[in-house]
Amino acid sequence: MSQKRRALITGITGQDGAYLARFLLEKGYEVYGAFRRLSTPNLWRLQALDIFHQVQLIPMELVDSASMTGALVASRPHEVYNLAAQSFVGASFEQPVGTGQVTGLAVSRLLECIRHVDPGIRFYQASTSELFGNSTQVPHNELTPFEPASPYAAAKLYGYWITRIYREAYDLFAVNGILFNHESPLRGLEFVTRKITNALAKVKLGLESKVSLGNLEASRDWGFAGDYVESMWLMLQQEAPGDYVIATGETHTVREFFTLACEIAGLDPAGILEVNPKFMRPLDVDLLLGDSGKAQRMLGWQPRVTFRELVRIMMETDLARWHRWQKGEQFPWDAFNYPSEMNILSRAVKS
Ligand code: NAP
Ligand code: G4F
Repeated sequence: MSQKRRALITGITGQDGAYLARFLLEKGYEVYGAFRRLSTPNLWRLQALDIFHQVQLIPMELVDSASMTGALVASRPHEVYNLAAQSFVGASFEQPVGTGQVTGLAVSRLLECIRHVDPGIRFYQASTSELFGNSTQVPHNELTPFEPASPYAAAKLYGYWITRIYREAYDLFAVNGILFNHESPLRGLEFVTRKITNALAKVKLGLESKVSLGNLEASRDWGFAGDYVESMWLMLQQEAPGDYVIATGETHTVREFFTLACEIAGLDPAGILEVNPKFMRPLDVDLLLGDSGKAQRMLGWQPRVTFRELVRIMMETDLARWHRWQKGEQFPWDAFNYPSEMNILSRAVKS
């Protein structure tokens, strides 16, 4: 009788955790999701994808090694996907030490636990295009030198290297997925794409009149999260561990995203947009553009959803959500009780 493969996903409550869980369930995996205890549970993404009852949840906190060992012992995974992190670059300027703890050091905590509990576990580390920072060598590939430009990126650089070090020192099957920005209707509300589609939906329905943004000229290689989680799984199915860039190979500015979202929503961008220095980072990454040639050749991975399609999916979903909310419907969703960012004081702005 063949045994089901077991996967442990840290960060199950986040965007990628939810899409990866669905992907692995469809592949026949037993999926365990590590989540942190909050005063109010945050499981809406699993509910929105209708997989909440198929995932077995295990409490785990990234600063607590004992909870990591506990999660590994409880789930006995063949594969661990380490997606949990303080993942918002902006917040990392306000919480540089905490970000170092949970986004950086926690990776070595988890690798140490894996080494002692079961060194046969295959390990995926959620590395990022932010590692390239303001490197002028574009497009970025696996050989491009790193030039991190935020506390978040510095913490991720630690996670990247400790993953490689454990691979070489202890022969662990440990890989880095260097993923460029990937978005979806499940994206957190503070990231610029979802911030735009959520705010424009409110403008369209007469609930707000303006959208306040920061650096409009920043350019990102934006793909669809549902496409990107497949690459995580593919990396762990190879004969040998390696590191892979995952990207679309196209880059667009924040302004272009905003303009296209307006077009899809049927709004005139003139008069809606305002630039607020509150949303300018002390240091920003101007341009990210990835070359995923290695992943295409070795994993057979390809992005499917185009930029236009991505903006359309996100814009239409947020419009539909606010419309349903106005009709009094209840459904798993985040935006209805999220405070306006204008009411959140920020210390970490450009001086
Ligand atoms: P996300 O939506 O922000 O999810 C982050 C997850 O980490 C959430 O489940 C969060 O739990 C959990 N977490 C945060 N602090 C924790 C702690 N102290 N203990 C336990 N869990 C904790 O991020 P995402 O977009 O899915 O990204 C997944 C991973 O890929 C992250 O590591 C991110 O840095 C990396 N990455 C993302 C992108 C991208 O474009 N999305 C690109 C490259 C790399 P709560 O729900 O309780 O907050
Ligand atoms: O959407 P963002 O906050 O994403 P960012 O900083 O690129 O980071 C995301 O992608 C990384 C991969 O490259 C991940 F590792 C990371 O975890 C995260 O998922 O900002 C994108 C750009 C930035 O240049 C920012 O300055 O948009 C610019 N921007 C302009 N106005 C804004 C705003 N960003 C946010 N969040 N809010 C604004 O009002």
